[in-house]
Amino acid sequence: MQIPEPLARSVRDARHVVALTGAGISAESGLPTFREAQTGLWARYRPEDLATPEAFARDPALVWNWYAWRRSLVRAAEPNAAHYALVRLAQHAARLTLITQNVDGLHRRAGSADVIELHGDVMRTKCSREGTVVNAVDAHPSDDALEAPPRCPRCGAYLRPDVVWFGEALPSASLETASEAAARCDVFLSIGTSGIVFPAASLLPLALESGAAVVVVNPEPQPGTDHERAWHLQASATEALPALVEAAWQGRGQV
Ligand code: BJW
Repeated sequence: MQIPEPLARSVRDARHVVALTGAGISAESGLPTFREAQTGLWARYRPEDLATPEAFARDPALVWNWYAWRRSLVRAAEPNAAHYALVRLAQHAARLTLITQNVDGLHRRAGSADVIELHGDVMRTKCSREGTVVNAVDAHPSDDALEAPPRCPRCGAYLRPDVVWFGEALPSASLETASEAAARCDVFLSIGTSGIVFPAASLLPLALESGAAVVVVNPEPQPGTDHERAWHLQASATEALPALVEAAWQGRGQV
């Protein structure tokens, strides 16, 4: 895809780039976006109604089994060209802070270092009472549906995925680092997110208020991003990100 030269220049010249990713970046790895994660058996449920502490308290097996299904999808998925483009961006940019709302670990698997995972990691499991992370092998005997979640070996409470549900606090140090980066960056990339879930959704407006240029990568229009310093690449992440990195550093080493 064609990247406008002024946009390529802003990315190339930025002292600090922030990239915030959402479920759309992993869509082309075969993982349904969060608001589409209701196919097959799960079509009767809204993801928003399963990702809550109240849903887990009401029906722990239902919520556990939905996450077991999603873990099986993550195990089968591979990072895609957009994840790898962000690895290359980190190699070329003066500084990159990579923040993700995704729980799939695909940035780490692609080779990105120091990823700020705001909403946790679906492959990690913790005690629902004490919050202690429990060894993944004991906690996931299989991804098959269970009649009840496995129990914490220490206290006997149910285990749950180590992800942030609605109404729960994000890890405070990660949120603080992400907010500081958004407030100080020159270029903020918003990639494959609907931008409706807070506090992650406050990072883009924070970057704009602080004077950064914003680049929105999404095949659909993203509400609330109309601004003179906002660029819209209305395309899939695998199309837009490799093209952006190529345009910014073309002829300046391997991209
Ligand atoms: C493509 C593509 C392709 C497709 N290429 N793009 C302020 C105002 C209003 C409400 C609130 C507020 N502050 C807090 C709230 C409440 C709530 C909230 O935000 N609600 C809103 C829905 C209104 N927030 C919270 O409850 C947060 N907690 C909190 O604030 O706690 C306060 C507290 C403090 C102290 C003590 C206690 C409490 C927690 C939010 C946690 C969100 N967790 C989830 C689940 C994680 C686990 C899991 O995955 O199951 O995180 S919800 C879900 O949404 C998930 C995602 O990370 C997150 C964002 O979704 P995302 O990534 O944007 O996905 P989609 O599906 O929405 O969009 C995909 C996009 O990709 C689309 O735009 C497509 O077009 C695009 N796309 N193909 C590029 N190929």
